[in-house]
Amino acid sequence: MSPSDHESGSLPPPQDPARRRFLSATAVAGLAGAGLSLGLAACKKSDTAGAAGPAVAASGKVDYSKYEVPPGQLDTYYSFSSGGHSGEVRIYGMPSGRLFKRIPVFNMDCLVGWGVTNESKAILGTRPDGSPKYTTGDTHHVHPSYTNGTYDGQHIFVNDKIHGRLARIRLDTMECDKITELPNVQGFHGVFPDKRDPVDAKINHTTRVFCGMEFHTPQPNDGRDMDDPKKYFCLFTCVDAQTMEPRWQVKVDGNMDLVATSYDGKLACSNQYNTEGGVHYEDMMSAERDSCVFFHIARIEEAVRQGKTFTIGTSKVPVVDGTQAANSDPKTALTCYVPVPKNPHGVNASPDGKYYACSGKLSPTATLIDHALVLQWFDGQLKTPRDTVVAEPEIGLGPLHTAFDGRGNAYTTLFLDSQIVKWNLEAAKKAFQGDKTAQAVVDRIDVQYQPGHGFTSMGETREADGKFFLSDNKFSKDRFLPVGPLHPESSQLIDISGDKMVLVADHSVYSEPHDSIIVRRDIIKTRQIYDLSDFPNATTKVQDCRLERQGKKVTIHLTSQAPAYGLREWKVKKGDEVTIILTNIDKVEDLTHGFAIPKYNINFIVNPQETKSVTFIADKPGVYWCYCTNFCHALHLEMRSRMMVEA
Ligand code: K7E
Ligand code: CUA
Ligand code: CA
Repeated sequence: MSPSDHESGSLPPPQDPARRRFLSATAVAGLAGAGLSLGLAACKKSDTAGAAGPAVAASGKVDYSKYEVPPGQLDTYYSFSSGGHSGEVRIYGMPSGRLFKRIPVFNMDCLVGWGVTNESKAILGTRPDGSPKYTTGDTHHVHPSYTNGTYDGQHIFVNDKIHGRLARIRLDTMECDKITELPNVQGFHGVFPDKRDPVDAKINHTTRVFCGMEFHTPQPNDGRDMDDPKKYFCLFTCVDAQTMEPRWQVKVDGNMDLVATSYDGKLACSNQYNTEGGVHYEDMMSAERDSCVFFHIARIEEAVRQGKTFTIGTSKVPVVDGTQAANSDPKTALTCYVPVPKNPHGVNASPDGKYYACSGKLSPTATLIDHALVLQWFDGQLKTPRDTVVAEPEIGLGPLHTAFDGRGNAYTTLFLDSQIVKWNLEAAKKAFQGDKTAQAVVDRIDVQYQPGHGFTSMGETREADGKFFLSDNKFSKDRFLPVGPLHPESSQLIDISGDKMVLVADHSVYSEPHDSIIVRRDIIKTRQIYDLSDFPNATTKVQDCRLERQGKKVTIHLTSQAPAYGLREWKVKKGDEVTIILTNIDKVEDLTHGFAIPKYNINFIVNPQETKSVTFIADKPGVYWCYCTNFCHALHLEMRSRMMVEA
């Protein structure tokens, strides 16, 4: 796709509909070269110039100003977005597309001091020498905690694909407070919190987080069985949302990709593109069908309670057997493997709680699975797992992810076609039952280009409002000023409130967002400043600033208050282990100070009423000006203290 576009050197102008055909033709040619045959059946019509969209005049012109946020006014939504291989999470305003904040999670960040301060290292985990265990991350999916089927503003959970870690972010401070490394997991991809308890009707909020595993490995992965891929397997992990400790794991056949959960708490599911258990891509797409595997949460927890478990390697987390061979009787099965067309990508639950949409990726279809029918299968009322499928419309090439508007329509990203396709669930069901007059696809719109995830405002909650769709695209090519070989990605805002989708804004985003969620702003309640009493090691008054020495260990208790630190200078000896505990005693909202020590690799900020600490060996004699990095006062440049290290 893109490489050949660039080689051709003569792209048609952006709005030329011929370009879309060009893109999909080359993309398909590229895939065919990889030994793949695609059913090129899907729809090619591209009449996107809307007439019924709310901001479209009779002339067909879109009134873009309706989607701008004028100076001094606030956005109506937050968008929380994963940062991909940047390892972070980002917060944008919608519809403006303004970037508000980058939350370091699995990455180092020298503004905040993430990976620098003792507190962040304690969350990240450290090596014996005190350095962070990992300094890379790969965040794909962000999902907040739920109460009553909608966001409760408590936490966001995000995966780290590369090192198999789950992180939690507090939504009052928008900072990461816990990271858990999943045992025996490689390629942790899909993540989704549960929406309520499967058994206790009184528990209507998130208590578990479910984690899929994409890369099957020998278990434990300690050098055994490397040449025998038949022995490799994957684990589906349940993490306690409160303690962030893994509760249990399920051994599954095949790999797992994305994860979705039901609104009644009873089921979680994951689409699987490599049920073949292949180790090369040709093997991974050899079967005509893969699966969407469903997990019966209450039965799994009962099996764990009864001790029908085993453990792997040094991990103490109980594992139950969820393979097909061990679960042939539906009435006792822990898992149900629903066959779907080959190599699906993405599974999403509809806001009415009734369906899961599984995108075809290598098949031009989406598969709609009925939640109630899956439960009936587990009750032994259906012949085969495939009987849970209620629709499978042809929607276009390269379907990846689906979002919903709460009015019975689904919006699926088409990676190869560079389109968003809108399809109606009831019409798709009728067509599946043989009604020749039923048309599942109701609209499609070009996006620029190759969309990955798409998501709707509040679309993963019962409060889906059907107003906006954001398309996070993998290629932006000519949509922005060129900035060298690495292009920004594009995030395109589409108004979905009318019958026709209307593209209303192009936002640029730094590589590489995967998934995002759009949250109504009234749900988010943040703190204005920190609370000194949350930090037992805080220095609350300038007079309490001091140097304490115990042998070679030196602790500096320090405050910051514009425009000075509580100590103007201090002396330590070469070889001392120095800990600086810095409390920002300024109370003014937004009055953040920084603290940097040249040549000692120390750089972090303290927000109002916050305390942070750093520890280092004073191994370089001399004078080091510790200075404020965060512009705070007219005397910001003068805000510095002298650290003298005696030889
Ligand atoms: Cu499609 Cu990791 Cu959600 Cu990327 S995955 S796009
Ligand atoms: Cu304190 Cu700048
Ligand atoms: Ca496959």
